[in-house]
Amino acid sequence: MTYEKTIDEAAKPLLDKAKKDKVELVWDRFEKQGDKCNFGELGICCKNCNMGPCRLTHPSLPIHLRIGPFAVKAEKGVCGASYDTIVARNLSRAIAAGAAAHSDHGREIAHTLLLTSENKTSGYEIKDEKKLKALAAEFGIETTGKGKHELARELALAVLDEFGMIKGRLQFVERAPQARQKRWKDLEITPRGIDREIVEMMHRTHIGVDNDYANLILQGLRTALSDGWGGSMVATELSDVLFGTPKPVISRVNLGVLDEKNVNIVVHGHEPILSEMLAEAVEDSELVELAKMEGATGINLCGMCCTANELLMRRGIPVAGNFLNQELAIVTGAVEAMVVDVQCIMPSLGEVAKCYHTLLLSTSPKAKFPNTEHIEFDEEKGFDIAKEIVKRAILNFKNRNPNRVLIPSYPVNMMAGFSAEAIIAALGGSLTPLIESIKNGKIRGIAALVGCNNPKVVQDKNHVEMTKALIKKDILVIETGCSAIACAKAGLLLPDAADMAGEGLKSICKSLGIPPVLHMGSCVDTSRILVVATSIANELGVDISDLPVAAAAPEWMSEKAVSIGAYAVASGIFTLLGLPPAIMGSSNVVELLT
Ligand code: SF4
Ligand code: MSK
Repeated sequence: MTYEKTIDEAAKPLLDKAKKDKVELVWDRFEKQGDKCNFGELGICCKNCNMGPCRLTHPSLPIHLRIGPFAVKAEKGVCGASYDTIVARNLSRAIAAGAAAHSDHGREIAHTLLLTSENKTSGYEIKDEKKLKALAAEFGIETTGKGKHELARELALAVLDEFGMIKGRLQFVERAPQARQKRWKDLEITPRGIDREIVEMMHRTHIGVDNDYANLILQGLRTALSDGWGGSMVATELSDVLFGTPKPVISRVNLGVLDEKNVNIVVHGHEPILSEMLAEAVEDSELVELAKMEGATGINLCGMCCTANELLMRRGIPVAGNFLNQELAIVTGAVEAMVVDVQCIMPSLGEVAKCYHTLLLSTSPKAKFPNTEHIEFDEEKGFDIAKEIVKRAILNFKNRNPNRVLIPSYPVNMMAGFSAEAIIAALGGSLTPLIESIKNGKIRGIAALVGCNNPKVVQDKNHVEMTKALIKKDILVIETGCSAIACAKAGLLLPDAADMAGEGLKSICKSLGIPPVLHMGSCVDTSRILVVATSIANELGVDISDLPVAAAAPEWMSEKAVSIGAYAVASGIFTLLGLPPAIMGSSNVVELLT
């Protein structure tokens, strides 16, 4: 029995169950990897062309790799690439991949908005007309006399144009403080088009193109900015238009939200397009009736990772867990269907599902998995496909083996739904009370905690310990992604958690009835953090870098987190990564980034 893998109390008994059921988990595979590749860790391995892979020698490599028959003596790649070039290229490619993931998510939402405006979808509607109008005006679209569908169509087309773009400057860049915009202009890193920056990054990192590490990193920052102030911001804003801008909600979290008497459906991944339809489908009276006929009390929909955050923020749907909980959800033996779309879905899930009755369904043409049934999702038939998926889950209820079920029985309550608009509303209509509290020292700053879990560290521990330490020092914490779920599981997303905060932060939270840790949404919703920081900076007439604002990704693992870290830095936010990125092989790159 080994419990140092996680601090999540609901996960612990399931680690033992997995062992008993002979299910291999992420931690087992991590152990099987043994020592990490030293070249990979330092970032000095390159396979960008077929003269390689090339590896470079380095003083911090173990002795057998520096002296003797297996030593690597090269100080340059075959093409002549230096430490700086190889490290900078690898990092930049990671940024491009992360930015691509967030931005392709944004593109899907824009496409769904377009189809909805043309009445070509089933089940979707425009829920936040106020935001639709405001965004249309921001994009220079004439709003007077236009109906919501006409406006939505024009906005969707304008936003889709941001991906290729010939106008040469992303629209949302103009939200940033003037000083920040000027700095980007001076450094020539103002993002020009979302796809353009990602493509250019891939081009520049091809063999024999950009070999200057600083020039590469600058393009890396521009690519990341096209994510934070582009793809991610598009995803957040247009999701709000389609599905509603989040307001404070109460819900529950951890694997204990699975219900022994209900048909359990876990939706996992990132894009709310599918999950929103599933949320509608589980309320369909015929399906609820069918679930009862099959012997269940009803249908229990819950979320995993960022899909969970999307559903939680807008509908208060319970959250089963974060990244390292996904396999364990199936190990409960109580999940009739796990439905996945894109990003952060372990390819191992099919193997785990084979050990139980769980039906694992992939839905995106972009993401198919071994040992998984594919039901392709299509917005034009969204509601019907969602109902079909729910029906498949219901009909699988009879295959559950009650003797193999273990549901931890203690979900934790939480409060979420803090969009920028909700924070302003909670403060009584403006950011002034927050700014005044910072000025008079009651709140000493704002820290944004984001990002994943990583089996290199004890699950959730860095997120939770860091958050507790920050609130104790009167620093308001805002969170997204798996970080927010980690702290929710630890009970920090409740108004009562203010008792753990310093006196100043505690008094503010108590008077407003809010937690000291505010859940702002999914990974793409990290763009909400940029909006809050910008609003404060603009109100004070300063740059974001002048504010007492910091960001951290305490347990990150994804390339998306590399992109987030890079756009946070480029936006002027002091940023800390809880685990080092693979850059230590170049002292020049390390110096530039730190
Ligand atoms: Fe080696 Fe240069 Fe090719 Fe990279 S690009 S694999 S360093 S030859
Ligand atoms: S889901 S990117 S593990 S935060 Fe957004 Fe969590 Fe990281 Fe995926």
